[in-house]
Amino acid sequence: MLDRLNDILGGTGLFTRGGFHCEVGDNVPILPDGRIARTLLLVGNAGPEMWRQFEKERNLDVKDPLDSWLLQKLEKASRATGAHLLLPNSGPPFIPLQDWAMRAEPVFRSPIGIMIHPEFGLWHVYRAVLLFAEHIDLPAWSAVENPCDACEAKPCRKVCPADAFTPSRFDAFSCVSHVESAAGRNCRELGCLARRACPVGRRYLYDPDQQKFHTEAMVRAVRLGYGSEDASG
Ligand code: B12
Ligand code: SF4
Ligand code: SF4
Repeated sequence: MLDRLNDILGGTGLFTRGGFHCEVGDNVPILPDGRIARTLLLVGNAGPEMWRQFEKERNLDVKDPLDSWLLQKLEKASRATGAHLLLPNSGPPFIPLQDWAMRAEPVFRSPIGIMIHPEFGLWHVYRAVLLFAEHIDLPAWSAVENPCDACEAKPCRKVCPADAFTPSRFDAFSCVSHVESAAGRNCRELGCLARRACPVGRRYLYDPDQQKFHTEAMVRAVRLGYGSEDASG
């Protein structure tokens, strides 16, 4: 099934990000037809590949261009595989996407809240959850070290000019106030300084216009209380 999904998503920059067999503590919702979901698969992207494909195909006339582009691709994949599609931003209440990611593949919560992947670093996002009533065989993955354990300097925690990372949460209003200010040009134009300070997965760094697009959408999400997939990048 993972190969089939990757074939369907071919050329989009989206790909499967692993999966797991659902257990009660995972809090996976019941399927619309009342059946229990037995398998959960994640789809996502890493680096600039998806962005570049989106740029070639984007429709300038819609309100949330990335959101609508993604929906086309993801609905096609879920229809073709008979899966029930959940989107990351549906909520509140939000689906526990980062908890599911830790069950699906080797990722860890970084000191700045975003999950770190041993290869992609902080430069990856989840775009869809696919739920199946069937038990689907999944490849085993072996345990890997959390890259943050070996990173003594932890530069991601030291460079935010707005002190937006508290020990337990992300202070979105501090972040956005800085990003919108004259002093926030670096974050506004080139993306989050804290994220860019991480040494892991640097070859997956986003393109500058990709960083800017997601940062602008994030500011809108915080200021207007309105989120879409455009804000997640
Ligand atoms: C709401 C939301 C936001 C809000 C955050 C509001 C806030 N104060 O936290 C806004 C719009 C500001 C935002 C911004 C961003 N987001 Co966001 N966001 C979400 C969303 C939809 C829900 C998160 C949530 O509140 N869950 C409910 C709570 C109860 O869950 P939680 O497990 O406690 O986790 C959240 C926080 O508590 C926090 N957190 C948990 N533990 C800790 C520990 C520390 C030390 C810190 C600092 C934070 C922290 O991190 C989570 C995200 O806010 C998720 C998707 C999802 N369904 O999970 C994406 C998601 C977390 N976001 C994502 C991304 C990429 C971003 C941005 C980097 C995008 C950008 N344009 O720059 C920024 C950076 C934020 C950051 N540094 O944490 C990705 C992360 C991917 C990954 N690799 O892990 C997700 C998973 C979406 C996705 N499609 O993949 N986001
Ligand atoms: S800078 Fe270091 S601690 Fe921070 S996310 Fe990257 S590897 Fe982890
Ligand atoms: S975008 Fe800038 S202000 Fe916001 S969290 Fe990142 S470094 Fe801090």
